[in-house]
Amino acid sequence: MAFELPKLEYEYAALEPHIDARTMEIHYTRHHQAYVTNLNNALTGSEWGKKSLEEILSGVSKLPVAVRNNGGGHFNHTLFWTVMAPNAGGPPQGELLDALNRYFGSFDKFKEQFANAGMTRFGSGWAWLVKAGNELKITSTPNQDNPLMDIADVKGIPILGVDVWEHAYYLKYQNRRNEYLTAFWNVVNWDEVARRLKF
Ligand code: MN3
Repeated sequence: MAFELPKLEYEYAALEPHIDARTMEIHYTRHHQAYVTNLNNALTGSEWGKKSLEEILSGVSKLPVAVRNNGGGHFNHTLFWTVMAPNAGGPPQGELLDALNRYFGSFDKFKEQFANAGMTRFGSGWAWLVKAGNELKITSTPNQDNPLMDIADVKGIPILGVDVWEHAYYLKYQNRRNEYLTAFWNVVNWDEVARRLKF
């Protein structure tokens, strides 16, 4: 069973004005599709092709770099589309808010540290909120790496991620990654992050 591009649950324009429709369309139909296609090509004829994406990522050090890049790309974007939604944003509630307060001091301090992880990632990559055992941690990864990979510095289950590749923001924000990261809070789907926290 080959990997497939997951359905996007909202229109390309649904995250406007924070994420523009053209960026969403290119990001989803071209960038994400390319990761899926190239992942399937890289796994052709391999026993690993029968495994789940999570299993593949946890053994990625044993696999060709094309699997690391494109398997990571497929996982990361699949998560990214779901942790954003129209009419979202605002502060989280309940257990998730309690957990952010506990590990980072306050919701504002969490936002500051998460944005800082995105800002200080040199070149292309991702910033993450991860569940590591019973703890929450903030980390960032280069390229399409993620915390599920056996080669990650900080390992855990990603529950929120933001793409800081220029293709994620350049059409609207050009070099102003900080403005994109500030706008991101207006589209975060906290219900989905809370759902992932429970896994
Ligand atoms: Mn991307």
